[in-house]
Amino acid sequence: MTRKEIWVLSSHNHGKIKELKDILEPYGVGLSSAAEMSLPEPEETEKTFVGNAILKAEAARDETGMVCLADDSGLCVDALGGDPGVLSARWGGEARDFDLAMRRVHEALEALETNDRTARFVCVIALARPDGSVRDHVGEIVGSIVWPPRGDDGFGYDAIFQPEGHNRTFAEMSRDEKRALSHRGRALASLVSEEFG
Ligand code: ITT
Repeated sequence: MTRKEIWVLSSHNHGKIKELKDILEPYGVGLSSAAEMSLPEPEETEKTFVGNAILKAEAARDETGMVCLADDSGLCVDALGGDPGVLSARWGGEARDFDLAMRRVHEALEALETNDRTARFVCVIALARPDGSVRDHVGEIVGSIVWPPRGDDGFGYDAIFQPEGHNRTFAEMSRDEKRALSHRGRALASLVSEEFG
């Protein structure tokens, strides 16, 4: 019989919540998000993805006493020295406007007059347990920035990111296609193999 567990997902980002729920459901793990539980959103004060992922997982664990998962992720553009990086959410401003954030990436590249469009998505997933243990898992996918944005699916910067070896952006792919390639899918594959063998 499939085991049933409920973990808390320390996230208020609906795009991430949907992707993570989809991937963990077949393993008998149900996710209840911080957004659904009205948990406070911790301030992301660390300078690295791993630091912020652990900070968010531990904050939710301290609030709930439950097994908690957090995802810190972002888009790192080589010609921009890795920006927007850990500040990826903030490039959308207070309103989290990703049409604006994508345009800012495009305009920053245009201002450099470079043809280098290489970029990567990075995701760190941290799992914090009530016994105080914490594990983290990293996933990355390399690709390039395209302009104008293409596709209506996905979230965040998906419409300007085309994974290497493909001619469609993440926003033009089905959920299953994106999951098989993505930084989040890869970080979760590592977590699943450690937690569920
Ligand atoms: P939580 O901290 O509440 O989980 P957040 O949106 O603030 O939500 P992050 O600090 O990790 O999350 O910011 C990551 C940003 O990077 C996110 O807002 C997206 O804009 C972008 N991003 C991450 N993964 C992405 C993906 O798969 N596709 C497109 N954009 C992505």
